[in-house]
Amino acid sequence: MAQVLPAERDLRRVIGDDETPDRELDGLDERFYLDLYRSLILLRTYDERSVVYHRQGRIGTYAIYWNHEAMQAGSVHALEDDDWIFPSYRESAIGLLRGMPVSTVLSWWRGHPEGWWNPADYNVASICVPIGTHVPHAAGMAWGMRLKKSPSCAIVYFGDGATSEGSFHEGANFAGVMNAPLVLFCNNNQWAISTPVSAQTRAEALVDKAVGYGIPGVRVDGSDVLAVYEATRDAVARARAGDGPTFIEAVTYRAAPHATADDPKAYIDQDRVDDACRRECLCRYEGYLRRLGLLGEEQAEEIRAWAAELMREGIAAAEAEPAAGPELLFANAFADPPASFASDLEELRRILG
Ligand SMILES: Cc1ncc(C[n+]2csc(CCOP(=O)(O)OP(=O)(O)O)c2C)c(N)n1
Ligand SMILES: [Mg+2]
Repeated sequence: MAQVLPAERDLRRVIGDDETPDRELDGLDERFYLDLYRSLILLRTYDERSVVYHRQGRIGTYAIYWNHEAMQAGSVHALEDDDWIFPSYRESAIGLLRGMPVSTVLSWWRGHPEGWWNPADYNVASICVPIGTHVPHAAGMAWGMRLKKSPSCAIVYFGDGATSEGSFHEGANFAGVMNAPLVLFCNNNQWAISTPVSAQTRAEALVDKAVGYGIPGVRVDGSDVLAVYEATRDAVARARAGDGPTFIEAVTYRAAPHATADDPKAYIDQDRVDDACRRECLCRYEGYLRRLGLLGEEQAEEIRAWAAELMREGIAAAEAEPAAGPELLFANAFADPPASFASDLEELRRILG
């Protein structure tokens, strides 16, 4: 029988369980708690519906984030709207928390140009699929904010596997040296597809890497949305105070396949998946709210219905978009396109009929 590692029991937590009592955070009102709940439900609904849409052939391969919602919503709720978000594919729907339409994110997964948003509209950078390459981008953006004496900061999301990539180290080091107002948010779901975290590093914990860059690191329970919120709020306060970057390691165990194209049965530890499902983030937060007397079943149902309706409208809008024309393959690549493009496009049009 697999064991949950003792170190994981030492993570920073706010939401209690059978052994530990709930903690309360300062300065939060009822509105905050319910807004956070709404965000969790929106992300969860997006994720669960997307798996169904994929099976129906309505979106392409999809990177499931089930039980990562607490890391995403908890951290975004600690930001201001002017702060910049740099997501990886695991946070593909994080823009929804900034008012991005559902149809935009669905279009991205449908490979449709309507899925390409202008990052400046939401202060959400493009979804990064290459592992870790957005860490230096985020460090550069944050450094720029500092040079401009802006009060804003940036947050960059990446996985445990990304901590083995050169660009992660370059970005983290650069942010440290430049004292950039950056939150380095590591979603440690313990797997990089089928590679376990034990094959990524000899460090005891990923958060130990922060020491090498001379920046503070904190390790939290990634399925405790309030612990994530608290850690990010502290990191953002440090960034705004001119104290530079923070590394947050949020620990979970990946409970869903890496993506719809993956079959984890060959490598995953099913006991640990079951354990993660029992402690999944949405139910834990619902329990916390109920213990505070802040959430009734009718209200929860109203929020779930709202999110389901947004999804129905979103997929209808995404599917109503006309297919992109072949000229798009050649557009936006060159300021001064080579002459051959015209004949290439003509040939492509002939082939496509
Ligand atoms: C530079 C680069 N190398 C390899 C890949 C293939 N790849 C896609 S997802 C993935 C695993 C990443 O794992 P992790 O960083 O832990 O993020 P997670 O998917 O668990 O959120 C890999 C290796 C890639 N996308 N980019
Ligand atoms: Mg991972």
